[in-house]
Amino acid sequence: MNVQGKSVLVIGLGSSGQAAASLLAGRGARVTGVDENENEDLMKARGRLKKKGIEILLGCKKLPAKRRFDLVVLSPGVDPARPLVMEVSGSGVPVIGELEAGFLFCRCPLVALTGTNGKTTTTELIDSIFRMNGKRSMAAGNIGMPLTEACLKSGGMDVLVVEVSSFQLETIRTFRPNVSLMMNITPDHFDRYPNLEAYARAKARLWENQTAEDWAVVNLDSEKFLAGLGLQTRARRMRYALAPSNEADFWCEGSLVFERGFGQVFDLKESRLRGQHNAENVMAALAVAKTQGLDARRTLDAIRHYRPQPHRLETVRVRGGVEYVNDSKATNIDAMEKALTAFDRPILLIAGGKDKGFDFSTVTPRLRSHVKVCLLIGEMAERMNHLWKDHVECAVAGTLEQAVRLAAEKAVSGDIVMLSPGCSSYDQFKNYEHRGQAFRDAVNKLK
Ligand code: UMA
Repeated sequence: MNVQGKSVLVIGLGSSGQAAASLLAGRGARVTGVDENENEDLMKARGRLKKKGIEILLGCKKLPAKRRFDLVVLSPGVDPARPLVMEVSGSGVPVIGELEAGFLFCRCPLVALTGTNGKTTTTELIDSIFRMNGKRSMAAGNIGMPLTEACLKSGGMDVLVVEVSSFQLETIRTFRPNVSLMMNITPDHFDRYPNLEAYARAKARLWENQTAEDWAVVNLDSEKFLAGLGLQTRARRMRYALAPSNEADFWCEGSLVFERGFGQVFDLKESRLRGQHNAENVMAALAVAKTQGLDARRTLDAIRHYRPQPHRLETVRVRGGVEYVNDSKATNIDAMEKALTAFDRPILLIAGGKDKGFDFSTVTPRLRSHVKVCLLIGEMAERMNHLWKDHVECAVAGTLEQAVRLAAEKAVSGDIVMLSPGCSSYDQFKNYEHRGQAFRDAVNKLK
């Protein structure tokens, strides 16, 4: 894409917006970056970006009058329905997302994956499988490094493994991964989408530009669900299923993973990954490796050596026979349910946080079967208490620290105390990492 001399507006100046603005300015565009907020981080970013010749407007709720742009680049967190965006898109200027902008400058093949849960773990698994097979690979996208930054290094890479969110897919045009991976689709982000269908439609755009020359690795349930919405891929398919199935190339039974034509190929117990949801992550990674003809032994070695990221079913401490587990990354109901089924011991569950519009009554059968007590925190505490108290013992704890103290009082040897909030953290914390760290601190403070 030639942006030399073009006037480009970048909306949102978080990590994606800053990377996109820097990339485009580096390619000769005249870039203006705007952000609706104005805080210390943004002011520091303004200093850095100005040195690159980028004009920055902070606290910007309305675009400067009479300004004409040739292209608009949106950060993923900025809803295309925001008035600021509508103002400019209504005037006919092309609007693309940061993911699309990065793709246009990418110089190596892409594996791109989406799904509600497990994306980050699977991105890392696939990246380490490529590297174990001697390929120059890098993980990018929603996992942390924006594609507009990663693309600058793509000339020296064999592959980029890109985690993509539904937000990023909303604003693609030509984005076309050589291998796509469609993982599970369960309710999330109902603060941005009116229903599951709208969310799933955004995710299915992963397939939009793929052709029969590409590969699509699919979770069989998601494939069927999307087919019900009339959404199909044109790419060659490799399927995996969460239960034995004649239609799947890979499937699992408990911790065992099977491959058609080979039988059992992996037992999750050989790795540091636990819980049924990690069987999905492993199958998805194995299927991607198979599409690329990678060596099976090295691929399995990469999975065996993989160390999961913190805040995902992470054991923080065992105290008096009680295991304290940090699953702060569980920011939706599905992730919470998966965490509950990862253990066969009684759980004292710490849940709650910012309301994302979920129906938390659906989780009550799991609470009855797996949970001893719920300690509820944050904005959702009262509502969860109202929905759950007839099914399981509940206590509104308010703060995370108080919840940990209460859980420690109630737990007996053999129990699990688990933070698996099912909500995002922004009501009480900066992000899920901050919340996970607060949990660790509270647990480590227990005498
Ligand atoms: N902003 C506006 N107007 C708005 C919304 C935001 O001006 O209407 C501004 C904010 O003031 C802020 C900036 O935009 O300064 C933030 O931009 P952003 O929300 O797009 O966030 P980035 O820092 O660019 O990070 C994004 C992803 N965040 C979101 O999609 C919300 C990061 O994923 C990703 O790692 C990063 O790009 C690099 O690709 C995080 C995430 O929470 C981990 N993702 C969601 C998820 O996984 O569920 C989708």
